[in-house]
Amino acid sequence: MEQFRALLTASYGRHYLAQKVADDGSHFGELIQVSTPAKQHVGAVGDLMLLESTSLNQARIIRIEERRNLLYRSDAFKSKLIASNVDQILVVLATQPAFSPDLLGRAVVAAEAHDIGLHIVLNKCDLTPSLATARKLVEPYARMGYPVTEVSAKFDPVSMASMQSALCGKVSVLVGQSGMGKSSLLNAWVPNAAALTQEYSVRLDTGKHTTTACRYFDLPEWGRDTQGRLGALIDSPGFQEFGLAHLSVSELQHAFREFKDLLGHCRFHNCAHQSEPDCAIREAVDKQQITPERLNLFRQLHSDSKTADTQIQGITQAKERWSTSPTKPSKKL
Ligand SMILES: Nc1nc2c(ncn2[C@@H]2O[C@H](COP(=O)(O)OP(=O)(O)OP(=O)(O)O)[C@@H](O)[C@H]2O)c(=O)[nH]1
Ligand SMILES: [Mg+2]
Ligand SMILES: [Zn+2]
Repeated sequence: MEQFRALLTASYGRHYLAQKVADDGSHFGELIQVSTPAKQHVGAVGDLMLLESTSLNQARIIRIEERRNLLYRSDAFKSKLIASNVDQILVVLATQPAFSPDLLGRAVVAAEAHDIGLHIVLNKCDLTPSLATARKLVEPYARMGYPVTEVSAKFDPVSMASMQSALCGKVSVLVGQSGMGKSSLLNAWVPNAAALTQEYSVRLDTGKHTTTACRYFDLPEWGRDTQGRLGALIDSPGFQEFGLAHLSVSELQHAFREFKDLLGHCRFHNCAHQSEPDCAIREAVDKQQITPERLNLFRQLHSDSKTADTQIQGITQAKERWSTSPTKPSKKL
């Protein structure tokens, strides 16, 4: 049977669609239904794979190529893959409905921990009465140096065009709560996205549940960078929780950008920044160099991570099942 390289372009549970990949890295042709018979290959949108044809437009996974990175959510018991091999996360927030600052914080930590770029997109800026509140929640992140762009996917094409240069040549994944406008942004930037979304859902047989699928869309020609690389957008379903139980305490500390210069300055080398004496992080909070919300988020993630440690056996096993070659060495026990 014919074997070929392919890009995983849509996933819905364990159902995947893929397209063939040409030598120049572009993907083309009919959507191929991909089966994962032995459950050993758990794929994510963005994965490059070696497939073997089983029948017309159907194939099975031989192997998944090593990933540059893998973005996923997890609690102590289960994990959900979002996307792999991405250059940046676009965290989509809206003026209305109000977004959760906790989820924003977690998305930022995920980006840092997985070494993925991050861009905060504040959407629905046409709804001016809620704008000031939203800006205030985003402001600490702007101060930490994360790029923030204000847009209106539906009513301000100029704002949408202003973000295009940040998307050129990059694979960006849209993440955020339901109703923030991820799919609206996608549709504004990628004119044929609606048609392709329809095709994906027919081929995935998702019925009405299209928003539970992750899907890959090439940008139009403006999305090509100077090296000729075409950028892409991955649309993901909205979520209400962003568990990061898989991150170790050390990974967590380094994922808080404003903690970095202070690490190693607490009296105890394993300081959890709770109530230990001479804690450099708490002192920075007192001096208003770090916001109390960020320290609270760290503490919450720290305690989730400890919860995860008791479940570590199951998690590492699951990790090994997912990827033929993990992007990161397994967490030290
Ligand atoms: N006023 C206003 N409404 C918008 C804007 N962008 C999106 N919306 C509306 O917000 C609602 C949610 O938009 P979606 O794009 O479906 O949101 P989503 O983030 O993809 O949601 P999920 O797929 O459920 O995760 C829709 O009713 C949109 O019409 C905007 O710029 N301004
Ligand atoms: Mg959507
Ligand atoms: Zn400390």
